[in-house]
Amino acid sequence: MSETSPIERAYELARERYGGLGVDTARALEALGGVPVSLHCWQGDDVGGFESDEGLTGGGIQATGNYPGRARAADELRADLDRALGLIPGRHRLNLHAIYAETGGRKVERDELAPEHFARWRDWAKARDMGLDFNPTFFSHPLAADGFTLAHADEGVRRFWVRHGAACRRIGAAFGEALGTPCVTNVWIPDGYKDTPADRKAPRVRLRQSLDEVFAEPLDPRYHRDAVEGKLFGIASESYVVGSHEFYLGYAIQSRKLLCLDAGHYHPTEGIADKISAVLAFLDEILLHVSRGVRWDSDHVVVLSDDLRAIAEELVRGDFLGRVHIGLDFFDASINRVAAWVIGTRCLLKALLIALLEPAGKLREMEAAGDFTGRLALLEELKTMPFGAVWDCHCLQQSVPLGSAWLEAVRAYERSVLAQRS
Ligand code: RNT
Ligand code: ZN
Repeated sequence: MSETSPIERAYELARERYGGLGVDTARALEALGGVPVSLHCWQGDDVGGFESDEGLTGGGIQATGNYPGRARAADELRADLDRALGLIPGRHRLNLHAIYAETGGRKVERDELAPEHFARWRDWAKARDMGLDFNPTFFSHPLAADGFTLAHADEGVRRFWVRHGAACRRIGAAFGEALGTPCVTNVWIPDGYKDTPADRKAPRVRLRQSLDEVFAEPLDPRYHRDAVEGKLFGIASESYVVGSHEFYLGYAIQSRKLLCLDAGHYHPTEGIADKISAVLAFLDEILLHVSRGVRWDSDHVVVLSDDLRAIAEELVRGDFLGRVHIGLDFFDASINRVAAWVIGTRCLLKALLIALLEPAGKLREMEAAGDFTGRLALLEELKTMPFGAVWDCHCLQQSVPLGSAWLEAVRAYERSVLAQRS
């Protein structure tokens, strides 16, 4: 008979402690194991894609840093994703952008992209029993160089981007059909002005028309869902963003689309946690881009912050996990990119676990009884409960390394694979 490990003993103690509060740790772990997170492919190559060697240009977003080992081709990116996924408990999804097409060296314009250009991604996902999500790419392109795409005043340019959006929905639907799980295709555009515009109205009227055109073709919701993502500002769109929060909230409600809430796209003290139950009072489903804003940047690696915990609490407390598609969105080129995925995803899962370990019934009872003293006291006591022991047990059960052992695996991968890339 094998002796129980320190991890198992710590878990047993934690199980008892949580049991004392009426919380079933095994149920929490089972629920956690069923939550898919959509990993964003673009953390692996600094949002470069494989269209050209220029990488990310414009769009109001920027990846800074020059840590060695960036994935230079799809096979490298897939290998890096495999490495990361092996260090993250649970079964997850991959979120692709259109610039990650594989066209066999042939130039294919964005409005001509088709499912065949993503066949290798589809097969890769299928072999891993993973779902795929998708995004048209409205940046890093000559026709986006002046900062406008779907809201462009030039009809030819606007139509080009409409065709791109429509093509991407068909690719998304093909993913959904092939993989047996709906693909969420998310529209985010950079359109906006650096300085105060004279006309805020006309670009929004054009954007609304363009979206209607992009979404004109009906697609089976069993295979495909549309999302729209707003933003407050970007680099060179500091004063005006056409696709603002209010614009897309209105659009999503009226056109029955998913609203994408990106945690880095609001005023610095404004979190998205409080928005979840508000928008879900009007929408069936939403998409999250879990990110971390730092001052003017919205794309730092996700850490176990109060903001992240508040998001996870809302998802669990509101029983929203079945209506919220969870994606990640950050890109840091100054640290090991595989580690960035692992840190961000593990933190998100830890936040969900902490939320799943709450004595929800007890808290609600206190609140209903007006016992706000008890509510505050219990919420604070919960912060030092031994959730780490439950998390470790989850990693053990899911056969992924615990604690800093995953970092050793990433370091070994860096030595043997990433360091060989120049
Ligand atoms: C940009 C948006 C958008 C992008 C990705 C690459 O501010 O957050 O989601 O990060 O499409
Ligand atoms: Zn985003």
